[in-house]
Amino acid sequence: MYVCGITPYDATHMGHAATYVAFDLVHRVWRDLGHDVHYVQNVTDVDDPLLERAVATGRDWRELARAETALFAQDMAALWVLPPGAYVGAVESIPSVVDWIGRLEAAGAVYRVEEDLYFDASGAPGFGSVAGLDATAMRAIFAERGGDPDRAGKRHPLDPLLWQAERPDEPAWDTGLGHGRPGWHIECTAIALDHLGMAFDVQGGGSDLAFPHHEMCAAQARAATGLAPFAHHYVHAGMVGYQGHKMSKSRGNLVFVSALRRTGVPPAAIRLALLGHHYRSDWEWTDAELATAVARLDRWRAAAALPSGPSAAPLLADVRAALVDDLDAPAALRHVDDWADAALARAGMAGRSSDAAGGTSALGEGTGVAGTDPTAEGTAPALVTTVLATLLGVDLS
Ligand code: 5CA
Ligand code: ZN
Repeated sequence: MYVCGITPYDATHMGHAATYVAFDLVHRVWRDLGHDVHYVQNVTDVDDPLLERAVATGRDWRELARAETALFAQDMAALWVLPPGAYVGAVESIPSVVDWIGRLEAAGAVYRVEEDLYFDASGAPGFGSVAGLDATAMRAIFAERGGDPDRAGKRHPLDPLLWQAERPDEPAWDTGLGHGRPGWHIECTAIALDHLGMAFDVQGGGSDLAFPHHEMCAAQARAATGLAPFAHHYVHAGMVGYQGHKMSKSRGNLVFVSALRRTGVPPAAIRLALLGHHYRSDWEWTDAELATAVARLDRWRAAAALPSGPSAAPLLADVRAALVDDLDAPAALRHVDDWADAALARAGMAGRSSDAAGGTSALGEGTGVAGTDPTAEGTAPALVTTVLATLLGVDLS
């Protein structure tokens, strides 16, 4: 699985977090099913918005990228997102990008506009198959998302930049292609092909990446290798909005994971707020979302702290079934709610009866998630804690 990573010029917001938690769930479900998951993620540590922010704030672009990448790693760890097996930067991949552009040239898919290199996307077989948009929509979205449809000298408006010759006051690298830096899409093509090769299972990211980014990544990879497909599936997380618009660094309508953490919000509650929405739906972040998640987490923690509760085995089966059904995390959370309600209701009865919980707090000796019998109710809260930590990445301890 290749998931498109951040461009590190600002802190991680709820939209980023929702996307990476969604793919963390894919990662966890696959591991739970026994697969050996090869998870690759990039970090776009050189690109226009990063360089613009560095200039605007008087910071060195490398230092800005390093600081924001480190904060992202901390935020992801706090949210219990399992790290990818390979985390690869654009800068360190420049020799590989140059190599892949060379293969595209050999395939006759590259042309020059002044000193810059473009990919002949419209001539590539299968172009348009990832996002499935018509020509008008492609053109409009291309211009919105970093493309240059109107540049004179291009063969087709939708062709993307592969290599940009040095601009004044911008970083550039000396390569066989001249003095310059890579375009955006070829970065992910190169990193994915180096680490996974063609025909890997999932390329992921937010739905804003379906076009042009994933379309171009795939078209370039097919043209460079002569093989297909690039990814078997393109999986896109819905957009998280705030104050009526997509949460975005360029608009500035942001709620940062790190800012919430600083105010003492439990990271597990942030994760629960994100998991409460199906990964493909667009939704709006509000303070009420967080309050609901905090209350839910408190209830689950109270139930998990009880000496006994309803068996963990049916809950484990229900959570697994929900997740393999198109990653239905909201349904999985409702199953946990039901378990917690039942556990707390029992505890209420136990409070009125002196022996109702008697004898059920000893750990069982059978087999199960934590080496104990998942059907033994005395071990249930401990097992539910393990199940939630493992499958949903939610920390009840
Ligand atoms: N570096 C590129 C990908 S190669 C990039 O798009 N970086 S980013 O920092 O802009 O976005 C990082 C990830 O967060 C992408 O997968 C993007 O689709 C996702 N994302 C950005 N904004 C939102 C949002 N409001 N809701 C959900 N996901 C979002
Ligand atoms: Zn990408």
